[in-house]
Amino acid sequence: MTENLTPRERTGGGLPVLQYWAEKTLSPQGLKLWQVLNHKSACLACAWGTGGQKGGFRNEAGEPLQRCLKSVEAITSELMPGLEGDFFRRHSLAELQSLTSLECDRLGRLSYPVLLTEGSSHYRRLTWTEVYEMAATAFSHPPESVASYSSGRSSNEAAYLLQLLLRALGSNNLADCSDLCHAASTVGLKQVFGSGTSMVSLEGLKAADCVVLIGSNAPANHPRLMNELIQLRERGGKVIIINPQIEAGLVKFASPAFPIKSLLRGGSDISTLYLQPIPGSDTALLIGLQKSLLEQNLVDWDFLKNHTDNWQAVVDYARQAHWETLTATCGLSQEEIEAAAALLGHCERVVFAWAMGVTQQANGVDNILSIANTALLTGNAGKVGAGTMPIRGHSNVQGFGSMGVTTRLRQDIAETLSRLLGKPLNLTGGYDTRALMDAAERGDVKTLFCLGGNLYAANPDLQQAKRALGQIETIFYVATKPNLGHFHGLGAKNTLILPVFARFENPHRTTAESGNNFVRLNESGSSHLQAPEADLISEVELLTEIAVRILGTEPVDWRRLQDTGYVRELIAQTIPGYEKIAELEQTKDEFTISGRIFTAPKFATPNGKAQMAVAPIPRLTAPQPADFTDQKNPQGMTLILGTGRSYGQHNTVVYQVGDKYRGMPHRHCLLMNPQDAKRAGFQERQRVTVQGDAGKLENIEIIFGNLREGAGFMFYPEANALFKAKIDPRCGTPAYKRVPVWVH
Ligand SMILES: Nc1nc2c(c(=O)[nH]1)N[C@H]1C(S)=C(S)[C@@H](COP(=O)(O)OP(=O)(O)OC[C@H]3O[C@@H](n4cnc5c(=O)[nH]c(N)nc54)[C@H](O)[C@@H]3O)O[C@H]1N2
Ligand SMILES: Nc1nc2c(c(=O)[nH]1)N[C@H]1C(S)=C(S)[C@@H](COP(=O)(O)OP(=O)(O)OC[C@H]3O[C@@H](n4cnc5c(=O)[nH]c(N)nc54)[C@H](O)[C@@H]3O)O[C@H]1N2
Ligand code: SF4
Ligand SMILES: [Mo]
Repeated sequence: MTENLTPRERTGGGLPVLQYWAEKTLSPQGLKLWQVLNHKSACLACAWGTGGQKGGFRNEAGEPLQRCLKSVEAITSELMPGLEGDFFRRHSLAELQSLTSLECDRLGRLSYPVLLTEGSSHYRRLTWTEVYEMAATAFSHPPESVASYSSGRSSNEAAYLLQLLLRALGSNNLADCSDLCHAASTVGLKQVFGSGTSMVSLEGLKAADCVVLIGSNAPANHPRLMNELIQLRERGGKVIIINPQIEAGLVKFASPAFPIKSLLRGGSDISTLYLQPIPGSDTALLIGLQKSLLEQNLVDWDFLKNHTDNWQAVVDYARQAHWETLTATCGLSQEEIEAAAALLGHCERVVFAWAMGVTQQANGVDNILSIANTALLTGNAGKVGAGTMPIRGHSNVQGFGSMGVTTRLRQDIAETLSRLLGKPLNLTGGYDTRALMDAAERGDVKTLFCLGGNLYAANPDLQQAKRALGQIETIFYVATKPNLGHFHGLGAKNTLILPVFARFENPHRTTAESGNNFVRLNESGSSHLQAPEADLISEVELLTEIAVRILGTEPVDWRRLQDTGYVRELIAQTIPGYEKIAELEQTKDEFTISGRIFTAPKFATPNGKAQMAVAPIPRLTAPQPADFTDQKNPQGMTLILGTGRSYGQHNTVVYQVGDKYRGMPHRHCLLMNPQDAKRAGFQERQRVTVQGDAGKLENIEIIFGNLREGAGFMFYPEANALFKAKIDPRCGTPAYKRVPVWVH
């Protein structure tokens, strides 16, 4: 399927990346950039995890050259000058609302607290004392109407304090960006293995002889994971890709860690086999793989009998599923599925890795269950070099979950925290991100504290997001950079933007957890933003100062918690697996969290066995013109839209407008299959309107891409104006990857 690619499309990484590196590191900021790159702290950008005590450029195995362009971009953005003292006097809200995501980010660093009150045209500067007074009032509302949202950039220490504060107040409304991201993985994996994170360490991945990579664009979003795939191919291993879209870098990838190969061969081969299913159909494809494994006698029966429960039901379901149903649902032929089953079934140690292509679906949890079932049928769990590996998003998003920032708190942590707080925790209800938006729209939320992120632009249906946030009395946005949410996601009475230090600037040490369950220690640092113009504080100081105002020394000494060493002591006492964090500052011994990496088939379930569960074949209905138009002969076509990111953006923050790898020159493009376009009478570069169930976007440029027929792709956050997204009720995650639209 990859033969009709242009050379540009055939290779990810490579020249554009090197050009960017050169531009940035040789710029006037270059020196500071190099200092930060070498600072002993975890990379700001993704959760693959690079940096820390082993040095800025090293991964946990100590291997060099593990920093990627995204890391440079993220740091460069934080090194921008601060907003000038009169910035908000000179620029009205109306002006700020006309900015794009990229323009918001380019304004510079937030450097002093500001407030916008109901009806006023400008944000105005505040003192921290005024901020704390407002917080004391806002947090005194009944706990059910107080909520937080967080994004995974902040430290474990800040995350721990955030949930401790909310729980001390009696609120379980701890929404987090992971609700929009890997919640399906956490829920599905916990159900099967009793542990919601990756069971594979970096070391384990290095021992695999096959990786099945599902719904991930790792070349753009987790670039240094590609080094592992390159090395796997070099040692004769196989890579099976499952993705409706051919992503250039998943076919061939040029990594700066392997400069000779990049130069001489134009990159390293990645995919052994590339399967392009219909979007949202992965469970059908995975059941097809299971059926074929059974038919080809490639099932590890001893493993199933000894180490799993409920395997018979899963086996029966796959056996009884009809090939016609499976192939019609996923759009792949029986032969293609059989080839993939043979390939992985003959490997000894298979890692199943995945990202948003399978979690952001209306049946996200089923996708995870069926991945786990496939791994278990082949005995690929609980041994070195094999297992299930969600590829996590933000650099410390997994740490937030570990620290208890979740509405679905683990029972054992609930007990330790309730002992610490000296009272039973409120674990009922609790708004996850989508529930928070709905509750806000109903008027049930009075106070919202956002520790990072961009709640407004990250949600589907931007109109609803604006309406919902507009019902909340007071919103606190704690951030390093201005973003769309600060100007569009305004509270009813008060909106505050509170500037904080970035990870490498904090006056104290902090920690972060990678997707591989590795805990890194971030050294303290300093900021280029200095008083008197700038007036920033750390997230830890902010949270504890607020807590002191409301709770004093009850039930913990909040001010003493400004010492992050003391926070780590409490983490060690209350978070299972994190015991070693208490001594981390002294030992500098960064560690893998215990109880999560399974190298023997004994899992974290009550009886130690994996709990298999049938995931039903999804019933997908293709969108129909009648869903969007009542005309008899409408001119146009329906598509299933996947929304996602380019390598030049980090979530809602756009750093570069174009996407060279996909040939999309700007943000307002619709990537689609040329055959689809031809049938509908569209030309490449034609401008069209894309209509969803929540809104439309006009003047969108058609770009031909390598997607399977019927599928389209657009960038988020812009595309969030279009649709209302179904959610998987088990995890609350929106189906951002299967959005029915009408193109005309
Ligand atoms: N450069 C960059 N890096 C990032 C981020 C960023 O925004 N920019 N964000 C970070 C965060 S928070 C996250 S969560 C990760 C996201 O990392 P990814 O999950 O890799 O990113 P996405 O662009 O959301 O989409 C992943 C892939 O899913 C595929 N896909 C769509 N629908 C389906 C489907 O039905 N089935 C399958 N199998 N595949 C499908 C798409 O074609 C795409 O290649 O990246 C992190 N790293
Ligand atoms: N349509 C569509 N929508 C999606 C997705 C999709 O694929 N498609 N993906 C979803 C996913 S996977 C995710 S994770 C969410 C992302 O949603 P969020 O995590 O809410 O959004 P980000 O854009 O990552 O937030 C960026 C902001 O974080 C702030 N920030 C950066 N560093 C720090 C720090 O150290 N401390 C503090 N306090 N603030 C900081 C900056 O102000 C920056 O502007 O979006 C989701 N929305
Ligand atoms: S792969 Fe992720 S963690 Fe590693 S340098 Fe790049 S952005 Fe940072
Ligand atoms: Mo994410």
